[in-house]
Amino acid sequence: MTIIDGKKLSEQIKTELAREVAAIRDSGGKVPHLAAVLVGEDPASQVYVRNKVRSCEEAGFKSTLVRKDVGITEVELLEVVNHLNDDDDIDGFIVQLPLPKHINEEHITLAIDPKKDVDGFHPVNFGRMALGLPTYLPATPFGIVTMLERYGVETAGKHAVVIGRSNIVGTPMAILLSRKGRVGDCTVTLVHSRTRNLPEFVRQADIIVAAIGKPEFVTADMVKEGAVVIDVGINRVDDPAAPRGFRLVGDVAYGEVAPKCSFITPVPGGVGPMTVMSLLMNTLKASKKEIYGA
Ligand code: L34
Repeated sequence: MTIIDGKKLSEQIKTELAREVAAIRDSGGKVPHLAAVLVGEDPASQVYVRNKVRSCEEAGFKSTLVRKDVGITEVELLEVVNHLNDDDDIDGFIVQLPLPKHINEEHITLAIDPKKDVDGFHPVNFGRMALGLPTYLPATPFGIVTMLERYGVETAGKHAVVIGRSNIVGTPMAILLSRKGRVGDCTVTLVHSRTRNLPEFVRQADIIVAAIGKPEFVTADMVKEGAVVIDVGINRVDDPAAPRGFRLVGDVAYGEVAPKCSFITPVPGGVGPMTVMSLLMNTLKASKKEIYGA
């Protein structure tokens, strides 16, 4: 059993990015600049955005954090987005999700200039992903693909079962794994809350991607011997003995599942840090105008 160390791999990629950015800067080029918009005080979102800003600093990127009160209106947030679209120094930006209930996330996503949409959430970028055209891959699926690639996990012809159909993880992950390519060529089953006999499908998987947001949902009886298990869940479970009053638990019952796996990602230190690093990789692509040209 091999633990896929997302923390270590993300540090390695950060070093590679830092080297490239230093070379760009030294030859008089533009240092990549990422902006992140954070609305409200959601504790998990604050941690994630802080990790993004810190990683930018460590890789030598410029970063701008735009913080807005939870009471901001949709119109005001759209103005923030337009401002970032028009700011020539900013190569790419994200609006951290989830947004407060009174703001329609789709309206915000649609307002982001696809050239600056380093989250890859805009329908133009999502469509390009689905067609296999150059694009900004959504950060979490991009991070997962990178882990499978760098750990030499063979995917061609394998049966992948993706659990969860969210726009930002499950749906794009199922598409990417089904496409032609080094990390692809899988037969994919996408299971979700309305699937009948879900465990029966999961038991057939060579590769499991768990992205449902339910602590320890995937148990050992659902996992075939030798399976590759990618755990996307980051659930906070109350734990009075823990320093922060909670501990992080994945969507996979790690303790009982790990011994059956060929590869498994831990939580924390698995997919999460790779999500952050993928965003930086997309931002570098944006600053080099790799996807959309000048
Ligand atoms: N717009 N919203 C937008 N883009 C994204 O790509 C995200 N996502 C998801 C939530 N909303 C978003 C993230 O940034 C999830 N996500 C994310 C980012 C970082 C981490 C986890 C999820 C992360 O750094 N995880 C660490 C530690 C977590 C902790 O201490 O709480 C880990 O080791 O898993």
